[in-house]
This record gives sequence, structure tokens and C-alpha cells, in this order.
Amino acid sequence: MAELIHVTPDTPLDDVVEILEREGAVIIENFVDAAVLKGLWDDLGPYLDRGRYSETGYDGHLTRRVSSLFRRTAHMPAVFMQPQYLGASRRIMEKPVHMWVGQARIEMTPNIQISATQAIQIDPGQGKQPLHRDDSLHLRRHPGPTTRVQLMLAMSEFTAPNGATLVIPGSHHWDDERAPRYAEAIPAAMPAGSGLLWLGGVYHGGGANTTDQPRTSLTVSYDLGNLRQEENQYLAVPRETVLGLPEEMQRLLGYDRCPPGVGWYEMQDPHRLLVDPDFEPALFDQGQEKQPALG
Ligand SMILES: O=C(O)CCC(=O)C(=O)O
Repeated sequence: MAELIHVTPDTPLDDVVEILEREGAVIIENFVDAAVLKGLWDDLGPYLDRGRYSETGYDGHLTRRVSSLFRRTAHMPAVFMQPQYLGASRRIMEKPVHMWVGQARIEMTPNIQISATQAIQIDPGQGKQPLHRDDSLHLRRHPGPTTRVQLMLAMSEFTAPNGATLVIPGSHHWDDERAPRYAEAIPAAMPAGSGLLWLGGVYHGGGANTTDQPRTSLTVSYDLGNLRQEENQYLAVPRETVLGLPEEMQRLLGYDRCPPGVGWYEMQDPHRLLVDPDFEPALFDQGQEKQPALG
């Protein structure tokens, strides 16, 4: 059976980006180290044990899902800041676009943001999930620019029989008329600690678990910064947790503006409000001179 391309944490970012743009998917071996993997199990294992099965066939009647992961484990920065994941997501999505503002031709480069976080446990007996594209959430048309880079981190070994994610390489190049078939999909077999990256336009889905052991994973996404986040991170991550994160993570969680200006607070950088909770924009009635009207 064909295999997805594997790379290691030493593989240069240029190569990871080239594989992702061509194939749509790549497996990074040893995506996290043993200590982070153990930490994720310690923190998320008890939630998965108590987790309820999903209510829809699409999400899986024998599949447990636990979200709001920044609230449930302190190991999310190690996952999101993995250099090849963050680096490839930025390189693939932060591409300049130009526009005319009057007679001026200006270029703007968007940024990216964290979209969703979820641990997924596929229990024995769960059937295959329908193959789908994650960027359908934003009703994206294909082929077109990539607006999502997704990670599936294997918390337990992924094998074809236990429900390894099924991926159709190259399917991000397809148009919207071609339907995916299971016969075209390859299981992302990988050891625990490895991570599958794929682009939002790639058809994929959870595999069937025909073994007697669960298949456990963690999946997260980066989206283009001017889209609505799939999981509402402003509600999912408590403010104290946000305040304890490095600035880059805070901005990636959405406390930032996507150029030219989506996401402002009082027409300012919203990150200012995290640094200075008393931040107030200057108002006319605070003793400022009223500005003369333009034009
Ligand atoms: O669990 C998996 O392998 C894939 C899950 C997935 O693609 C989804 O739930 O949208």
C-alpha cells in the first residue's frame, strides 16, 4: 500500500513546505518529545475517559471528543510552536496580496490564527468517517489559496486497522465537482508522538477501528487570520490562561489584528488590552481637542 511522505524534525522548512504544497500532506516523525506526549496523556487522558460519545454519525457514535484544550493542558504551546508546523503554516498562508487604494497599489500580508483544538479517541467498532475537506467549514472553493493547515498528533500508534486518518494526497488540487472515494485514500500510519500535517483542501477522514484498542489523537488547526475561528478561543481559553502565555501565542489565539485591520479593539491593536487592562482610547470628553473634520 502507498505511504504518505515522512520527514523528521531536522528536515528543512523549505522541504516541508514544498511537500505540503505538492502532496497536501506530510508526516513529521517525533513531532513532540516523550515528555510532552506523557504530559498530554496525563492531562487529557482523564477527560477522554469521562468523555461522551459524539452525537452525530459524522463525528462518530463510538468516538470521544474533548475540546478547549488550552484550558485542559499546559502543553499546547509545545504543539502549536513546533517550528515546522508554525513555520509551514505561516509560509503557506501568510502570502502578500495587493489591492488598490485610490491610485496607490499596496501589498498586505495576512497573518494566521489558532482555529480549533480537540482530542479525538476512536474506540473499537467505530466505522470510517465520510471523507471531507476541513476548509469546507468556511465554504472555500477549490482549487484556491490554502486557508488552513491542520495537525493530527498521534497520542497512540496509528495503524490502518485501528483507524489511522485516511488521506487522499493531492486532493487539494481537485475542483469542487470531484467526489472523494475511500479507494483513493491512504492511512496515515505513524508511531505515537508523530504528527500528520495536511492542508485544508485535502480530503481525509477518520479510519475504521477494527482492533480491540482505542486510537487516540489530538488535532489542532491554524487558519488564515481573517476567517472566523472554528472553536471560539475567546470563550474556550480563560483570561488567566491567556495572560500566562507568550505574546506570540496570545496573538495566535486571536488577540491580534490581521492586516489590513480585521479584529481591532477601539481601532487599536487588541493585544494592548492584555498588556494594559485599563487601556482606554483617548475620547474627546477626556480633555482632548476635537480633531477638525477631514475633507
Ligand atoms: O480522527 C481522525 O482521524 C480524523 C477526524 C476528522 O477529520 C474530523 O473529525 O473532522
